[in-house]
Amino acid sequence: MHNHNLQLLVHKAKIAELTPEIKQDGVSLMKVHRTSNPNYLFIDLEIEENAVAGSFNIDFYKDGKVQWSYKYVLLERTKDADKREGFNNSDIIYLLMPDRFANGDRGNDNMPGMLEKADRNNPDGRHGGDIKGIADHLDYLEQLGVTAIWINPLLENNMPAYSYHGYAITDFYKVDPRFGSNQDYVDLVAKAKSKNIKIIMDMVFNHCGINHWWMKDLPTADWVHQFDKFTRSNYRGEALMDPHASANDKMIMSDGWFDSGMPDLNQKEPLLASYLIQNSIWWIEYAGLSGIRMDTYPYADQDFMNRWISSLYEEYPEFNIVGEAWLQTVPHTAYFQSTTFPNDKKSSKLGSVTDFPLCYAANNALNHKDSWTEGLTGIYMTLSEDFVYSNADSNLIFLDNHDINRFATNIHADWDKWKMGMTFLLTTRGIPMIYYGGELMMEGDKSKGDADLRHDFPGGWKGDVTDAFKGVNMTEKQGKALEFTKKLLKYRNDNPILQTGKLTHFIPQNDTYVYFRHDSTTAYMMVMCKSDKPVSLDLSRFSEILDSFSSMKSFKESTFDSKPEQILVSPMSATIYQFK
Ligand SMILES: [Ca+2]
Ligand SMILES: [Ca+2]
Repeated sequence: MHNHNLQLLVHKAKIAELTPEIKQDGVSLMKVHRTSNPNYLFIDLEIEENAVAGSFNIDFYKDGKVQWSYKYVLLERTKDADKREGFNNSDIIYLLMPDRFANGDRGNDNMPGMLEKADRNNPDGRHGGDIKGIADHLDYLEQLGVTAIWINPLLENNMPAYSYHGYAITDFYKVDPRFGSNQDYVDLVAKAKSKNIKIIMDMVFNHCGINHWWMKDLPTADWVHQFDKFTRSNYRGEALMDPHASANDKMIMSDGWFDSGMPDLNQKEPLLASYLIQNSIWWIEYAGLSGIRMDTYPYADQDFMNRWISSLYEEYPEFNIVGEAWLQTVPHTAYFQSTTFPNDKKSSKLGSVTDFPLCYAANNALNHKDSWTEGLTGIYMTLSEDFVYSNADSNLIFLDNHDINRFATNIHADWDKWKMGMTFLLTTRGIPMIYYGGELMMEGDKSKGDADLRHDFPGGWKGDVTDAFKGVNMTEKQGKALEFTKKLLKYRNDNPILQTGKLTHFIPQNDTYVYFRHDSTTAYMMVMCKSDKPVSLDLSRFSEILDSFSSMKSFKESTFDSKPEQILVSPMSATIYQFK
């Protein structure tokens, strides 16, 4: 590893009374930390270049005698692990909630020692989906055209109820047995890789579940933020960069608990900081990850987050991390990207943020009449603010996710609007993400509770009447939506300029928004038309781009014709034209 230092956390009754020793070539014990809790020792090791893989004993002494011994295993690195490539805008990401995607192993639905039992009739309960369910359906995802999967957290959530979402982690090193084993996860990553699908791990550093093992015996008093009475975060990420913000508001934002069952971790505590950084590096190395999605990014200590990212990039320079920055405006969102690596030449490779402002703009565009600021102009306005981002091309873009209304619901399941939204998502700048079921126009309304956003994927459970994996008993709309999504994803995957080409857009006119992705060899023109009548589009307005090209074809056509002077655009449509 680039960093030769390793810190071990040892938890055992009265362990602090003992003194550890190690006799192993290439491994040096540098320092031992004791805290106010005698049940912990933290041991700093230096692993030298010449250290050989294998096991060695850590002997714990008292009064000149070994009282306890622990066999530690040092593993060989995977070849070229440091050259691991992250995800980028050549990818199409599929977000899925493992408990709700497919139940591949009914034998793990209930597991000894795990408090919550499966109950598919409870919308907020565990439904039994698991890693095998994902592994069994990688073919479906490959054929759909996605190249990366972000899976909601798979780590142990041993909570009494409402833990299916995975965000109340009770062991940072262990996959929840109701999803499978650590080895199952490693095997899933390898199987996905064989299909050129990357796996992005969802991590949570802001908080843990209140049933985390260390909550019963905290390593240090300041391991989690504690208050005289329960203090909830104000969820106002804006307070962090607001020049007029109250210091108390900022503190409550960062240090308040996300929920009563989610204690707020204090990343300023150096021993916890090392624990979390090493945990990420361990998962990347052990499982072979291609990316991390960091939950509730603004809520953690930002100095720590910068250090965390630097540490990961030192080990994996080509890696990528997307931070969930759920904020309403562009500058608030961009703050978390542009400050990640100020003036750093590597900044273009990281600092991927979730683009909520564009998500809201795209949803609103299809429901609001065009005006000076609303409708399609809202998309135009939002993208015109891209100058605030250090690299908007690496923004994660989406129409919906597991926390907000499903897109199909927002547009009242209107087929034309749905096609327009999907076409926009797959052709504008950024890294597109589809939320599972989005390809079937699955609906979900947050006002009915989060469970409505997270329905079981049809076909994931034995006995499901509809099986979308196999195309059995689907509604006409589901079938059409799936076919359209496949075609659109294939088109993006086959045409790299749609992924990385320059975005140039034109001020919306006549309820019509025209934008291009282009380089010197090819241009793609996207026309989103919300007019209720056909619109005649004069191409001379776009001559700054189109003068270099002589022929054109639409998305549906297979051969090029000579470039026309005008195009007749259908009402309520989004069309892609290719020029060469
Ligand atoms: Ca299961
Ligand atoms: Ca926090």
